[in-house]
Amino acid sequence: MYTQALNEKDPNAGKDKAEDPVLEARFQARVDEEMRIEPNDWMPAAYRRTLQRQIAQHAHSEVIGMQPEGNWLTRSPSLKRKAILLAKIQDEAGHGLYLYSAAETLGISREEMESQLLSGKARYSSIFNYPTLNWADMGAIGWLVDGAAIMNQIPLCRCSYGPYARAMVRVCKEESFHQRQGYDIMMQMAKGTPEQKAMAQDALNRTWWPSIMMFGPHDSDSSHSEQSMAWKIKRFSNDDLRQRFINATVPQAEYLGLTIPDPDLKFNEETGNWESGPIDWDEFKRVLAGNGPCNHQRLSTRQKAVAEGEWVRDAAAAHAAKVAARAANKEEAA
Ligand code: BYC
Repeated sequence: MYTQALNEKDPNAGKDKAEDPVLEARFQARVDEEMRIEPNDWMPAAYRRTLQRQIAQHAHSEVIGMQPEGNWLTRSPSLKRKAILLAKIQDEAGHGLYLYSAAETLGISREEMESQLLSGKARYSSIFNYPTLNWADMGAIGWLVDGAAIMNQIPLCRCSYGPYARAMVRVCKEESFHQRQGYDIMMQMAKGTPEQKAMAQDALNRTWWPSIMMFGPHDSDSSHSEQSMAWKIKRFSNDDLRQRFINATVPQAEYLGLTIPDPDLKFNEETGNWESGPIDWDEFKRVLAGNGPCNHQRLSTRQKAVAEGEWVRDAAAAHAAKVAARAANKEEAA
């Protein structure tokens, strides 16, 4: 069904460089009617660029996001925990691959996206520039980071761009398992020895604010939100999603017997919202500018992995060329 949609080429596809008000109005009407935009449909150049940027950033986040957890693979407290963590990290790699593929349908190559990441020009989620200092960080990441990701990504399953929306369905199912495994680690630690509970609290203290920042700047400072919402790429604003996340998470922290590191957090009876204290946007900006605690380490680890894997890619390409040449010879001989 999906491939058929790809095959029906819009006669106006490819004309998106010179904006055309008639095509643009037709495009917006389709979006307003909740019809999906497919790769061969006409789309405004800015819509294409926004999606290329967002999907690539998302893919990079999944790929770099493997590192903070990979840090604990060799030190997991049991074989069972190690197997679960390994499976989760492999899922993140898979998410990166679906997302790079979705972005490729917009006319940007995987090589180009990878080189943007490796050169330090591309963004990935700010959360992945922080260290993972104790085992409970694996719990806090699953609970909070994957929890925030689900809140942000469930609406993306209804994104107007078909390939992104469809990729999100499976990603969200897997994120849901990740969130549960994280909360399960937190439950064990928080209900464990006083030392384990202290580790859980420490992990929460360090992960809380960076996960709140994952939703992006306040709506008043968000450069892309308004247009992305009109195009139904985003369904909710950054602040809306952040508030939903805080409302869902506060009772979970209470159940664990842990304290959210925000002395100003208070419940507003009128709105039914847990209102957070001020967010340190200077810290967010520092991380985005490349000066977070682990930016350099995360990028250089990725650069090293790509360089060290070059011989594998070369060998695979040489093998594929040999197989193709053999098949061509056979055909000629027949
Ligand atoms: N980090 O206009 P705004 C995962 C940038 S991975 C860094 O609001 P937009 C997982 C933004 O790019 C999940 N940069 O932007 C993996 C823009 O800069 P540029 C990652 C951020 O795009 C492994 C500027 O700030 N999720 O789940 O409308 C293990 C202005 O912002 C951030 C996604 O990528 C940030 N947090 O909205 C565990 C979801 N926030 O490009 C878990 C898809 C903002 O103009 N992405 N910026 O230079 C989105 O939904 C949106 O891109 C955002 C931002 C809500 C993040």
